[in-house]
Amino acid sequence: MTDLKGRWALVTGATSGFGLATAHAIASQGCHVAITGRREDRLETAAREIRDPHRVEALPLRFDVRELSQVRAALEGASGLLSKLDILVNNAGLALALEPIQAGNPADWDQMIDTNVKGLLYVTRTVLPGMVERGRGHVVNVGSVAGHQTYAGGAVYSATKYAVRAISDALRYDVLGTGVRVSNVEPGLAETEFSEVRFKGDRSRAKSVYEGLTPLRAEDVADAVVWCLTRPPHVNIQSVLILPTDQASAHAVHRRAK
Ligand code: NDP
Ligand code: 8X3
Repeated sequence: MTDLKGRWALVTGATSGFGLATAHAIASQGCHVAITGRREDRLETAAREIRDPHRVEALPLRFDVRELSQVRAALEGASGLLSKLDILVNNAGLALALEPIQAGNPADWDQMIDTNVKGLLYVTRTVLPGMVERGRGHVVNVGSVAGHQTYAGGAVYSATKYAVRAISDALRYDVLGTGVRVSNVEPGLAETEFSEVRFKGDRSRAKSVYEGLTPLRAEDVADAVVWCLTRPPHVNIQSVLILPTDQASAHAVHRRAK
């Protein structure tokens, strides 16, 4: 087992959903956490709610992963953080809209690509040299079943998660021999703020995505991340594809009649 007690983790996108649940799950193992997102009020609340029950340090860092200068300033400006991070969970991400390419909005495409692909790269580029230098570390990327299968209206989102899979696979070559591990946790349907963001605040449309089925909970994904992190140092879990029992693939879900 890898003991997380007393170590430091950085979890991006920890103001809701998987990131918030993962920050709590990691902290419950005695690991200190730096948590990130754009919504400052949520970050402050999350940090307080992590510190008190888990008795660890929780450092809120507000930045937009799409802005390299913000990523660098926040991480380099957090005194000593880069020299002690053992864990990076690249979770910040989103889908926007569900439209065919011929009707799609290029601004949505830009935001998905900039966040899910370039943002992940910017954070990794900033954190990874310290891990390589220290000869230990673990990068957990949050991919998706959409990184294995495409679906109508999901071309660009899927492309970003195929990219996350490619980056995770290639990164393992880059760090081979350094002791750094790279995992890709790839969930299916999970009820977080994901669909509300995708449908731009349309709550009833968001709710309908999960109607009649039992989706994953954020805690299920957090469990998978912690499982990867706590394997012995010689074990690198490359990928965990985790779907609800009511889902067989990106296209096949079982919905019960009301
Ligand atoms: P949520 O919408 O609940 O959480 C997304 C998180 O990402 C928020 O904390 C948000 O913080 C952060 N984020 C988004 N854009 C940025 C940005 N530009 N800069 C910094 N932070 C950002 O969704 P989930 O928890 O479901 O999603 C987390 C990850 O899981 C994503 O990568 C998503 O693609 C992936 N995923 C989700 C699935 C699902 O069905 N829910 C299934 C498979 C994968 P803030 O708004 O405060 O910046
Ligand atoms: C999120 C899961 O199926 O909505 O990555 O693309 S899905």
